[in-house]
Amino acid sequence: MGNAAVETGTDKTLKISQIHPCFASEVHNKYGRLHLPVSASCNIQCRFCNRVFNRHEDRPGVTSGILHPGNAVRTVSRALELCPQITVVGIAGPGEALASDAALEVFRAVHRTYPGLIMCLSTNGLMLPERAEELAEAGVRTITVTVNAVDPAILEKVVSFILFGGRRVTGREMSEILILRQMKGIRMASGLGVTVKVNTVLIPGINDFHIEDIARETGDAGAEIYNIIPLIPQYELAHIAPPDCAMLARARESARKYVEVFHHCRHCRADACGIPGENDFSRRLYGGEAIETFSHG
Ligand code: CLF
Ligand code: SF4
Repeated sequence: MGNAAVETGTDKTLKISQIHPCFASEVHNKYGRLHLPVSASCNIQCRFCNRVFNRHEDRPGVTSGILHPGNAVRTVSRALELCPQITVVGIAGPGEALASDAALEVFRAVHRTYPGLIMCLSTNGLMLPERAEELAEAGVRTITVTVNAVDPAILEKVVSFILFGGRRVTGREMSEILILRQMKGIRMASGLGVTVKVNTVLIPGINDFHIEDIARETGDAGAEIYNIIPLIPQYELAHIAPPDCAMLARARESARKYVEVFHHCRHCRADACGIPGENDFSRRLYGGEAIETFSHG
């Protein structure tokens, strides 16, 4: 099951369901993913997000540093030596992958060298409508869009602002723009043959009774898989307790009516490398290298 043997089939959904650890429950512990932390900045501010750079925390948004895009192909090659089961190269932060050109540049370069690997993007969706076609051309076959609400009033409680059209937009206008563009991006990506997953951060008292609406609307737009991530309380939402197992189970049950629900998410760091939940080579891969320090610029 070496990566070089992974073929790019015509039935994309079937192939992805056979070899992508985050898009198929059956293979979640057989195949690996490599995250390239090339995207530092973000174009929105979620109220629960506190991006930091360290080597000890295991949660999304955390990375030991930023990888220079020019070092991406070499990093993939080293990662495949460490973990030949890697089938997926993902860009999932620590900031927003579509807030700069770095992710697209890296996908193009890695796809040219390793056309058998699945390119995987995680995004907040704000710029997805503009980028969907280029991403598909760059070999991206799976896209995850984080959708935390499809009701503008609820989204205002989750996001404080977006940077859009040269403006810092807040309030109802912000929510309407973000939701509209997420839905458009999902429809476009799915229309291009990309398999779309939706991630929702489950926030007690804010969107726990809204999961069914999110699953239905994103499913209608073309999303095929749904992943519910329990809130890690921090930043402006540090006072909210994380959801308990009963709330998580209820949320998954309500989503299942509309889309397939993924249960094996490991809340990966932005520089994860290996089989999720089985092994992690990120310290060996990135630890010894002088990685640039983060700067919002
Ligand atoms: Fe990475 Fe995300 Fe692609 Fe997977 S992770 S960009 S879809 S290759 Fe997977 Fe990690 Fe959960 Fe994400 S276990 S946090 S769902
Ligand atoms: Fe943080 Fe991602 Fe939200 Fe940006 S989109 S603020 S990186 S959680």
